Amino acid sequence: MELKGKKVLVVGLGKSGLAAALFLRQRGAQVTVSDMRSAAALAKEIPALLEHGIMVETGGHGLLTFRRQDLIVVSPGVPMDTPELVQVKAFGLPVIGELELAAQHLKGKILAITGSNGKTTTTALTGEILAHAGIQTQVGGNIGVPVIDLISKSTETGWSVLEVSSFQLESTELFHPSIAVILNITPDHLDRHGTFENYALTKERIFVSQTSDDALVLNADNPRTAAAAARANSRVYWFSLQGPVAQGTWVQDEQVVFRAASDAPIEPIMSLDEIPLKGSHNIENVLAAVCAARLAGASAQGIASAVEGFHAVEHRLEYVATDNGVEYYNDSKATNVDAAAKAIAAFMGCIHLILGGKDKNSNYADLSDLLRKRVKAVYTIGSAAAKIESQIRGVVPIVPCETLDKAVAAARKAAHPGDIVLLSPACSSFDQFENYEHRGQVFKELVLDYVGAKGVR
Ligand code: UMA
Repeated sequence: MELKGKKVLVVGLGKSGLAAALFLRQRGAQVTVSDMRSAAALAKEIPALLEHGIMVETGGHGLLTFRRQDLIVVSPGVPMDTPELVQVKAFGLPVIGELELAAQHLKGKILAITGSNGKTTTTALTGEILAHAGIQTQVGGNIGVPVIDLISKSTETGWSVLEVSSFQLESTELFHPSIAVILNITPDHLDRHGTFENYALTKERIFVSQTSDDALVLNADNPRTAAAAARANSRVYWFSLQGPVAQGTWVQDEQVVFRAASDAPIEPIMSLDEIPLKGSHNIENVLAAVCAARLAGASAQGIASAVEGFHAVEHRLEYVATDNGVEYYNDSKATNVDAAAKAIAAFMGCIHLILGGKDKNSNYADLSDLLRKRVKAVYTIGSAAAKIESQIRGVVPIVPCETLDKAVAAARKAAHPGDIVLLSPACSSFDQFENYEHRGQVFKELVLDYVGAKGVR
């Protein structure tokens, strides 16, 4: 798409908006940025934008600003049903997401990974496997690096491994990964997508532009993900913890194995005990990464050594410390019920679980069985606390704590040697923290302060 001289509006001035605005300006577009936040809140970003000749609208979105453009580029956090966007779309103005804009200018091939949970770990792992195999690789997307920032270093022979969220997929049109992965689809972000089916169909947008030259890797064990195969034009590969698949990866005799086609030989990749990540959900992530990386050209041997050297990504079931025989784990990235369920299931029992934050229209009663079996007590925090308490009342003891510092103190006081203190909140963080990273960081500091105060690590 020719950008020179075009009037382009970027909506949202977070990481993605900033990267998009600077890229568009560099390509000669007349750029305006519009953000809901006040000028005071954006004081850090505004001077650099003005210096580049980018106009800035703060404190809300003005319909007139939107109508004056040739193209509108939307940040992932801005819903497509924002009234100003709905209106200009009705006038026929093109509205695309940051991911779509970036993908149109990215050189080389794209390997895109989505799913309700496990995206970041699988993306980081797949990126490491490809790099280990000597393939020129860049990693970005929802993992924290705007895809636009990958454009300048992309090459015709390299791969961009992208974590893509439903927020990003909602505004794609031609986005076309050579390899697409859907890890799982379980309820999340219902506050934005309305219904589970809308959310699931948004996830499916990852493969709508694929052809029979492309590959789609799906979780055979997750019913809604497996159902997506019926709508795919690409070659479908599967991964499964439960048994053999026609083509893809599965676990056989405690080994991860891969088969390129139903009549191809089974290739052993590595044994399960060589995988350094905790929890069966992480074995699924490894199966998906192995399948995608093998399809992108990594060798079986290279894959095994890359996986062996891989460590948990920060805030995903991350081990923090052991104090008094009690292990502390930071799973702040568990921003939905299914992710928290996976974290609880990764431990045999004796868990003191910190739950809560900002509700996303979730059903916490879904955790009841696991709580009964593995959790000694739940410590609630944040604005979702009352809802959580009402939905799991009578299942396990509940300790209302309001804030994370009180929850860590209460869990620490109650825990005995051999117990686990787990922050896996099942909610987003925005009521009390800047984001889930901030929440996880605060948790780790609270834990390490206690440990440090005693001089024990
Ligand atoms: N804003 C508006 N109008 C609106 C809504 C928001 O102006 O109607 C403004 C806000 O005031 C703010 C800006 O938009 O200034 C924020 O934009 P953004 O929410 O798109 O955030 P970015 O900093 O650009 O980060 C985004 C992703 N954020 C979201 O999807 C919410 C990051 O994913 C991603 O890492 C980053 O782009 C780089 O690609 C985070 C996330 O929470 C980790 N993702 C969700 C998840 O994983 O569950 C989907």
